[in-house]
Amino acid sequence: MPDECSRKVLVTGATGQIGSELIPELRKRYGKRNVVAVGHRRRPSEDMLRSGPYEEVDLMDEAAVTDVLRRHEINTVYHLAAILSAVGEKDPQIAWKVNMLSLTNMLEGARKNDVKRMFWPSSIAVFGPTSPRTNTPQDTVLLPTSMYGVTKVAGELLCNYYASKYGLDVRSVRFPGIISSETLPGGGTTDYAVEIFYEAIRQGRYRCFLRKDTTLPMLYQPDCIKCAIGIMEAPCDKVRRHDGYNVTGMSFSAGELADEIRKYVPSLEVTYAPDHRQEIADSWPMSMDDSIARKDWGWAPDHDLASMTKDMMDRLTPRLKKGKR
Ligand code: AKB
Repeated sequence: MPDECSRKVLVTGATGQIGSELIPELRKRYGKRNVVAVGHRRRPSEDMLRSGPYEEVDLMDEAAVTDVLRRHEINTVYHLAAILSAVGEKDPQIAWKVNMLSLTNMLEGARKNDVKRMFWPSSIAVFGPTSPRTNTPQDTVLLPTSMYGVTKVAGELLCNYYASKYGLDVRSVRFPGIISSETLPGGGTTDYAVEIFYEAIRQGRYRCFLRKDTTLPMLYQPDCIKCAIGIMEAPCDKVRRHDGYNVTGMSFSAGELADEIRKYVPSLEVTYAPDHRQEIADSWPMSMDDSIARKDWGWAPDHDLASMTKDMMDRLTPRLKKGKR
């Protein structure tokens, strides 16, 4: 694997929730010119455009994927672009097509163009109602009931296949819900845990689309970035599996998150009006056993519910009070 100075990195999903914060961090580590941001349709921020190369690429087009990998002599890929669970359930056929075709195009492009290492995020969505829901083990039944989950199980199998058949060093983790302060998530079941902060600060009230007692595993964005870079920089002998490693930072219910935010906004009013996303949430783990990631490559999150909430409030309050997004 190229050392840090010779990494040429490509990140898809550049304008999304994870990409928009992962790219600045990678540019700090490997140099601005060495990290190519790839987006599609959504306009990137001025910072993203100023701080390094940006390309508009249709990931459904295999030739376009090959072209961008070759032109920039990429050896490391973070392939983040995907349709998330709630949007995916509205049009499952599109979710399958987009998630699987973009992944197969990237895997093929990578193996044929000398990419050495690739990160692809899996999700807690690989689990379903027949998997144990508390402290969900690494190896258990994977029978998801959402199309997003189906694409994540198929994607894990595909990544594992490319690793064993072609020696492509694909690395993956099963992300829980990601809570972030810079870019809103787009179309997931765990999005409520970000939205509630915005509405608490702006309006002092929030209508939650999940039940109050719905408990899900979550990860704060700084830990998410640390996790993605951590597994990608781990020595080869530490990453023993090429499906998805379970990772988690904390677990809480919607009601517990509201109570934690009330320490900063005591008058916060939350109503609960479960919609179609409740069924997805009810099929997912409430907490995850990530001991194998901890043991293999040293995964360890820094944030719990209290420290995440404090940091979110500290970041968002001054910004939203000034009327910014
Ligand atoms: C979603 O809610 O769809 C995602 C996920 C858990 O993968 N945040």
